[in-house]
Parts: sequence; structure tokens; C-alpha cells
Amino acid sequence: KKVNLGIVGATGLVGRNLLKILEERNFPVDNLYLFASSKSKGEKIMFKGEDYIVEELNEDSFNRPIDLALFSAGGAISKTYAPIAKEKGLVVIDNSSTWRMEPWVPLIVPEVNPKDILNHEGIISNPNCSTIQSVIPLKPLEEAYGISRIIFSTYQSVSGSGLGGLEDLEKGKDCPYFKKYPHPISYNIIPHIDDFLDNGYTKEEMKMINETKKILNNPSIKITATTARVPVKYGHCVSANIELKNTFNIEDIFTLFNKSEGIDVLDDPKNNVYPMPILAEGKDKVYIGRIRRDFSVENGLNIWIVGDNIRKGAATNTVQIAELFIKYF
Ligand code: 2RA
Repeated sequence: KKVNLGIVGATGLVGRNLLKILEERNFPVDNLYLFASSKSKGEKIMFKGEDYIVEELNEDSFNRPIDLALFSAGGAISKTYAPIAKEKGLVVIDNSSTWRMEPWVPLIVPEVNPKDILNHEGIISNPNCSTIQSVIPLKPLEEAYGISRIIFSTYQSVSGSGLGGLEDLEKGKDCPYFKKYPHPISYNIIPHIDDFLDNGYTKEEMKMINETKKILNNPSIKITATTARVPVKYGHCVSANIELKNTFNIEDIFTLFNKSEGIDVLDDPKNNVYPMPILAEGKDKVYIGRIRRDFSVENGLNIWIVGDNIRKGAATNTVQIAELFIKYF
């Protein structure tokens, strides 16, 4: 069945990748409508050999036969326009953090919790990129052993901040002004992603904590996180220290990951084989390595998780949710 599709934020980094991945996966698009801010109005974007004109988003944008609207235009746009689209009977798949923690909004990683899409009420949220790549190996661990605690440390590329992040990386150390960061990011690491909260955490850290519990449907898991920006263009890395509830053999962990959907195990330290951003860039798999027991606690496990934050972390996951939507509705 063909789908009338709207893309909100079509000219952004994720928006452009959404179109690329819709083409790659031959998603059944009937009519396509592209929306962005006034500064992009009139831009031409090619899709499946045809030119499409970008329209300025406004409250009348959804007064046409659109079935599904994919949003990647920031939280403020989602807050205003997702409800308008929903009222007009469209289904919204939103990349922003705005709706993720609403109890009536499914937060979906198709390899992890596909059935949660069944009770959507018009808005479905795409999780944060570093959360998506983390829950993919955590799900089989939760199912097989139960998880009691997770410590996340992340190393997130500048493309997570969009086109402005990529520009800031090129500005070097002495530039007086940066679009996305409070300090130079080249030759540096900034332990600050999104805004700081009163509890000393950043919103990005609280996203990882809260979204992981929601997607794994287990609010009792104890989680802490430290998220940092690193001078890499594409590909987020996550170190996860995990305390399992039950005992395990490390060989069984390798077997479990090797048979889990969406995962490629790259783990042969003697031959310098482990996941790195340069291996994950442009791919949709989540790469797991440095798998080893944490001898400092009972049932402790360390893993290193790398994924392309723009593809599987945003655009591909969004398209996979759209494919799930067609499958179920
Ligand atoms: C970041 N995860 O990396 C956030 C949003 N993409 O900036």
C-alpha cells in the first residue's frame, strides 16, 4: 500500500538522510510533501529522480492527503505542529525529545519493542540516537539475564548537533564564536550535551536514563549516564557497564549478541578488532565490542557500542518505524 508522506525539516541533516534512506529501502511513497523553515522555502530536492519544492511549514500544511509525517525539525516545531498534524488525522513520527516521555506516546526501536506501536494515539517518538544504539544490545541481556544497573559513558560526534556541529568542528581552536558549542570542539572534548538541569545532569543524560527504562519497559533498572561531545563527524560511541541479575558465561554473551537482530560483533582485541566510528559511518548496524567481564562487581559486564547516529540513530530508525506502521495499520 502506498503512503502519502510529509517530511518536516526536509533540508536538515537528518531530513536529507530520511529521503536518502526512503529511496534506499524503496519505501512505498505515493505523494511526497517537503516542509522546512521560511529560509529554505522554494529549495528543490531530488527524490526518486523527481524534483520536489520545499514549502514553508505553517498550520495549513497538513490540509492535504498526508498519511504519515516524519518530523526532524527540533523540539519547538514538534511541540507546535505535531498536535496540529495529529488533529488532522495524520500519524507523526517525531525525532525530537518533546513527546518521548509522554505515557500515551510509543517510543520505538523496531528491533527492541515493535509491538509498542500498536497503542499509538497519533504521535510516535523516535528515541535519542545514543539511546537507540544502546538498547539494541541491552534488550537481549535484559531478556536472558535481567539487568539491575547500567553506567553509560558516551562519546558523541558533532553531527548529533546537526549541520552547525559539523561546521563548528571545522573552526579549529581559536575561533571566537561557535554555532552549537560553548567551547572549541576541535582537539577537545566537551562534557555537555543539551542543557544542564538542577540535578547536575544534562538533558541528554536524563534522556538516556529515562528513555532506556521506557523502551525496555523496566523502570526498576538503576541507570546513570555521562554524555560528552567529541571531535568526530559521524558515529556515536557508548561505553556501557552493566550489572546483570544472574550469573553468565562470557561465551554465552558472545553467542547472544551474535544471534541478536541489528548487531554486528567486532571483538578480536589481539588483532586490534573493535568498533570505531569510522567503521559504523554510513551503516545501519550497531557494532558491539570490548565485551568483557567487569571483575569488580558480581555479574558485571563491560561492552563498547558504536552506531551511525544520523542513520540508525535517527533517519533509518524513523523509516523502520514507518515500515512497522505500514505493517501493522
Ligand atoms: C546529540 N543526541 O548528539 C543528541 C541529539 N541528536 O546532540
